[in-house]
Amino acid sequence: MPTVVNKAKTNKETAENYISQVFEMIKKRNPNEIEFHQAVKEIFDSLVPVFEKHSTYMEHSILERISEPERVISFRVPWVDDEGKVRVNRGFRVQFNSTIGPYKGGLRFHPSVNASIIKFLGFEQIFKNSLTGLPIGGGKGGADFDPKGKSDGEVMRFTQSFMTELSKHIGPDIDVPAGDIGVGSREIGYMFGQYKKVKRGYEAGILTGKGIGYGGSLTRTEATGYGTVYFVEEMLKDKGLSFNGRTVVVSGSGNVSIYAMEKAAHLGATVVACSDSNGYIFDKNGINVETVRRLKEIERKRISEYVKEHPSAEYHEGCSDIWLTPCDIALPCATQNEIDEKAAKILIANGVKAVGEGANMPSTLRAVEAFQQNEVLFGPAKAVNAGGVAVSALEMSQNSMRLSWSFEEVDSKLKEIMTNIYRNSVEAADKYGHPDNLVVGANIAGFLKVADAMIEQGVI
Ligand code: NDP
Ligand code: 2IT
Repeated sequence: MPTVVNKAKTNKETAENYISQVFEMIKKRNPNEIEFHQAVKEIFDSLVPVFEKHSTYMEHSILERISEPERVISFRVPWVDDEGKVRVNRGFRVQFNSTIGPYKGGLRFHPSVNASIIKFLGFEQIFKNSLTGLPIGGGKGGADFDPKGKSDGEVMRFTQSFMTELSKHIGPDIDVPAGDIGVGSREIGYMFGQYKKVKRGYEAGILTGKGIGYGGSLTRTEATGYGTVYFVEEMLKDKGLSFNGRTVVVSGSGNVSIYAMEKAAHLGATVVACSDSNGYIFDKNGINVETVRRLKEIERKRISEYVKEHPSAEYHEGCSDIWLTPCDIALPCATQNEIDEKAAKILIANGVKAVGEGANMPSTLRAVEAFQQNEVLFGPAKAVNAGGVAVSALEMSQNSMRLSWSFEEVDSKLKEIMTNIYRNSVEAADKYGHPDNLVVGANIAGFLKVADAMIEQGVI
């Protein structure tokens, strides 16, 4: 049957040609945006089997459209520091895709924030939000503001100035921001207050991650970390494994990390290491998560302080060396590209069995390749950390209904959503000829829903 073989090859070549042409165009149009290129490459490579089977997405120029944000907003954020000096930061909101719902995604305050970082996060958010099964489009924003070492007053004045401008572009049915690195309940509170001040009326659904007293959802604080562990639990279960009795390393010590550690410990694992951007702590008897939570969430101190209260633990300067710690399960929950190929190979040599990405794009493309080639169970960020935005969407539902659900109710919905994301990713990977490859499965499952809706809605 030589003709059939040739045709299949031709379809694959046509798909690969189309994808590489669009990718080259994206690199040219967005020079120097390396993180954005990286996120696009990962998704595009996964989509070859889809384009091979269905030429319709090519005919509708879906890749050209989906990779170009609907809108990019960049603005000046002036504020006055405690010495009375006027300071200026740059704010962003990328409204990437509103095909299946209002733009939805977090805000990051970190000195490394630039257009590339916000675009990579916004692009990933499209597919992640689609995977949740809830009606939310993709967006992301933030500023190159560094909250570290700033007083409460400085954070408030900066955040109010940021929201004064952002408020012109968002709304409960337009674009609903939430937290991310450097943006937690304190910042969301200040932003909610400022939005209310500059707008008429009380719009509870303008932000998610709000305080429980004014429209926040129970479980939102825990959602990303818990969801990460629920997803990895499914991955392990399929191979007859579990968290019970396993050694776990979780990077970071922020919102995602703290609740991933808490849930992993609940399930019987021993979490032996966590970090911040200065260094990491190792405690062979298991990290005391409550101490980490108090030090980082309430006292805003460095992770090095932990060893003062727990002398049996060790502190090591330098955050990337956390991956030298032998473990069964690794949960990178700090930031992008924190696991490179070298770190991945060390984890593999030390016998890691599963990696679940709680952070966004924490593994480089080569690190992912290394995990997959060595049969490490690998859960990609878009699927693994989708629990945070999923509970954000549940917060929006509760706000619309003007009622609130119990912790148990939201937690059980979160668990169900994470299980569904896992199942849908497995099924898509199987259907498109890449069994066990959750990167391919999650990307395809997330893509198809948005791409089909884009076609149904015409050229928009
Ligand atoms: P937090 O600000 O609460 O915590 C971030 C943690 O990561 C801190 O411990 C921080 O250390 C560390 N960190 C930040 N930047 C670096 C860096 N360059 N190198 C090493 N460590 C670093 O943020 P979140 O926990 O909310 O976010 C963590 C990750 O999870 C991000 O990738 C985010 O995009 C992703 N995510 C977050 C969701 C959420 O709901 N919050 C949802 C889905 C994904 P330090 O204290 O020193 O700054
Ligand atoms: O990366 C993410 O998914 C988030 N930071 C959460 C976004 C949200 O809208 O809850």
